[in-house]
Amino acid sequence: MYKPVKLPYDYSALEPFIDTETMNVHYNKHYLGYLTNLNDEIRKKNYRAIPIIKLITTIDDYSDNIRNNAGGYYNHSLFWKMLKPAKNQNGNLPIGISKRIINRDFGSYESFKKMIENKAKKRFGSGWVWWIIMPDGDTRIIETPYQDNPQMYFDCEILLGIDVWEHAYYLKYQADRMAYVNNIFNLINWNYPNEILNKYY
Ligand code: MN3
Repeated sequence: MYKPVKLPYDYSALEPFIDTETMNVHYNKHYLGYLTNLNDEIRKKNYRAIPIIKLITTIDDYSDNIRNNAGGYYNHSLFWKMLKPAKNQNGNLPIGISKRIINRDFGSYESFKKMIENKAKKRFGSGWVWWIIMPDGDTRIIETPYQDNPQMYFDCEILLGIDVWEHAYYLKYQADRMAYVNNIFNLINWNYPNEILNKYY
């Protein structure tokens, strides 16, 4: 059976940008909910619990129920590790290889952020915005609906993912998705993409 990733910080650690109650509900209700539903369905169907990445990359072979819950489980398992506490605006700025590749592929950190914001704005309804790396080392930004992710569509690795479901921000930001997206840049754990980028460069 699939197991939860432990939250690598306290529920309150991402304040003031993400509030304690949102983290509590997001982790315990939404994330653990996807996990429970996924395990229940796998058990019911007598499927083997193959490595989650294998399930994700062959997801078209499964029902929508498995797709949504496997995606929800996998995406959030990554998402918790992609965030890192910071108390101030610009507390976590790109460092090392992330900084170099962002400048190479997007011109500057500012235009990288702008591109992510535009994708987040464009995503009608629930979904995610992703920074991904292709097998040839090229990086790009895409958005996906619901709990889909780019690895369900084509061969790539995920460098960063931003959850733009309302449950990720509504308690604090209400309908202002863009204020949330703007603030989440303060919380990026750049060690996460750096580790992946270091395999390519
Ligand atoms: Mn979520």
